Amino acid sequence: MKILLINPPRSNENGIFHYASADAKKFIHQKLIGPPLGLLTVAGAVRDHDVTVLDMKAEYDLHPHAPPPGELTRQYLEKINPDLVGVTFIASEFNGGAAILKTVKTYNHNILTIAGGLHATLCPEDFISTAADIICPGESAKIFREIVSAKQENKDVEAVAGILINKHNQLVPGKPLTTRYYSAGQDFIVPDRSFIKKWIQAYKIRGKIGPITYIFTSLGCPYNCSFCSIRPQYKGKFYQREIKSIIDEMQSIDPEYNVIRFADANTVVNPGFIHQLCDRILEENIKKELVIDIRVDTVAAHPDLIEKLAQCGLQVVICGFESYRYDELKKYNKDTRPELIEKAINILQANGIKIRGNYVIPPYYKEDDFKAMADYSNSHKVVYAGYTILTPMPGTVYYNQVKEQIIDYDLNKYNFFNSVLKTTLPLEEFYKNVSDLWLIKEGTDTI
Ligand code: B12
Repeated sequence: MKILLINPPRSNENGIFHYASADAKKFIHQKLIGPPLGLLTVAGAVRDHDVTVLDMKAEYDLHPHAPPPGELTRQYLEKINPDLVGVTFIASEFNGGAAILKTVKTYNHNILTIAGGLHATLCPEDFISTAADIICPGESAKIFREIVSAKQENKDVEAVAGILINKHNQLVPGKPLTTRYYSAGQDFIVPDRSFIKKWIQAYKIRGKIGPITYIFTSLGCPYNCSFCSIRPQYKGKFYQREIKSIIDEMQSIDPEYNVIRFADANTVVNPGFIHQLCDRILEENIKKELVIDIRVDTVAAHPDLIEKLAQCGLQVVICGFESYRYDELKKYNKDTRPELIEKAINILQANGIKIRGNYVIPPYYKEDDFKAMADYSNSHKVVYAGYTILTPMPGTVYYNQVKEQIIDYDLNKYNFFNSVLKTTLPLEEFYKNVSDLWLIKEGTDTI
């Protein structure tokens, strides 16, 4: 079977950037891209077929003069003439992905179109209005393989278990899944990075750090942050991969990738596990720069682990600071305390680890809140600081809490750079205030 898998372009809706001063614009990332790990996992599941991956982020987003997505899709369709096209979705890329599916169907109605990924998992009903024939929610790489096999053998693809069939303006559930797939365990599929080799140099942060690739060491998250999509995506479950499997994957990676990001919600959930993983990285003498996501309370509680991670090559941590205010952290159900931000900064800096600290700015912030935020951030500077907007991502607890107050349903704006709720300040002023915060960081380096 000829299969085309597409990573849609990023949404370029960015209210913060739009209203930013020239100085602040330098720090607000617009084109941060990285390899599409989910799609590469799907590609890995069907690698015995004739697979092509089109990463529009590498091919189009980084090249302003590249043909637009519709044209690029048509070029690939003409070249490949695929039997199936699969597209991966997050909320802000829904419209871009849906447009790609429409182009595919207009080109040739017989191509089977399949939607998967986070947004297909959390909001499958959104796809009723699209040209997707089949929606694959959840960890569906093996389900995708079943669909491909059914099509190849001229069997009824609609008989594949675990899918949703999009027909007659409704989603018809296929047969229920009788087996549960353990994507972090026995059903793990090695993401096939060979399909994106031609873009390897594109996977650099600001053209400097990298090439970077991603490995997940776990799936899901045991925490309950109300704004986060990961908890509903994995129904509150947390799955840890086996150490051997992670080490094997690290060793199999093309040496050209000098940076590995562990693409977990939180890499350190079980500190004992990460201690063991570090021991194995050191034993195997794996030399990569590492980037991980970690909570401030975890850093504060485990300085010894941070030291060990630094020995293993940890260079950058991404920390969701979210807020320095107790009441806000409580509202977000973050389950941590503001004073731990300072403690974590000190521990990480003592180990030479750069911090990407991210605050979320709620829509009710007024001038005095922005001033207080700026004062705090100025006295707790980190190398890379991000100030994004609290956004009710569809499918989250926060979405349900505020859905009546949403004033903007354009999914292009659901990327944390826009306010979709009414702001207390006039919108322009709100964005201007948020963008000014991006100037508060150590030095001039960006990520
Ligand atoms: C790595 C990552 C990135 C990378 C690149 C991602 C990419 N695909 O291009 C970078 C750092 C560039 C990035 C950027 C952004 N990201 Co991001 N990112 C992640 C992260 C950390 C890991 C995703 C991942 O690889 N998971 C592991 C893979 C294996 O899982 P998966 O993708 O879900 O795929 C599986 C299934 O869904 C399914 N599947 C997936 N696709 C398909 C397709 C088909 C056809 C089928 C059948 C199945 C299928 O099969 C896979 C295997 O089981 C998640 C948080 C997290 N820990 O999950 C956030 C996350 C996905 N990102 C998020 C956001 C918002 C963004 C940004 C908009 C942030 C910003 N403001 O700039 C940008 C936009 C995207 C972009 N590329 O620019 C949100 C999405 C929220 C939402 N509801 O939409 C998340 C969930 C973070 C969060 N906690 O809120 N991101």
